[in-house]
Amino acid sequence: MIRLHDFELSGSCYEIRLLLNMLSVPYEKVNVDLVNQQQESPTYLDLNPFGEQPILEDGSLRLRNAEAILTYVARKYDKFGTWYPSDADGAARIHQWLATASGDLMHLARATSVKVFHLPANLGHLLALSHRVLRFLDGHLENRKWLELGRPTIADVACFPHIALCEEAGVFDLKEYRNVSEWVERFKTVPGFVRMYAVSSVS
Ligand SMILES: N[C@@H](CCC(=O)N[C@@H](CS)C(=O)NCC(=O)O)C(=O)O
Repeated sequence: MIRLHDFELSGSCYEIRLLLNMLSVPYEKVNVDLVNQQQESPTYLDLNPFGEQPILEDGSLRLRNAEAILTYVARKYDKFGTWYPSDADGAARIHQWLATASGDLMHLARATSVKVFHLPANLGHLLALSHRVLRFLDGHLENRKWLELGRPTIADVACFPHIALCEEAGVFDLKEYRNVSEWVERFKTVPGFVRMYAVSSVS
């Protein structure tokens, strides 16, 4: 059975839990205590020398990086190929958003961490960078229901957590980004959607 090394409050780990649930793929969850730096223990550094979660194991295969894991899970377990198509155009469109999830959207994740865990960082700078991504996303979602291909794909799964969680943590009021806000609510209606333990309740 698939094993997911997971931290409940991590948006990157949440991406994987969402897709596994949406595809009804059974998995075993191993909790990694990021608050107490368990990811830096020799056991975890052996699994991922970058000291980050999520890590997914499927038989003898071990993968790090949420977006790499999403592509693997979709390609292997979505028998209809709707979440991650194999044509060059569709796959590349989706990869743009996977890169955004691992790149610019991490500003939102860092801003959320600063707010929830009081980590030392320049919140103002992170917020400015986050607003820039949200403005772009809001424009992209004008006249679109989903990020690409007119249906939910792993592009939406990858981007949703960081955006939804920053709102739950009170970092942003997404109402100023109407299209993003509607997309967040739409995503919550996808069959198999699971909530994450409310971020705001631990602050
Ligand atoms: N895009 C990377 C982000 C991974 C990442 O930053 N994970 C965080 C949790 S959201 C982590 O493990 N942080 C531990 C640390 O930085 O010490 C991925 O998907 O693997």
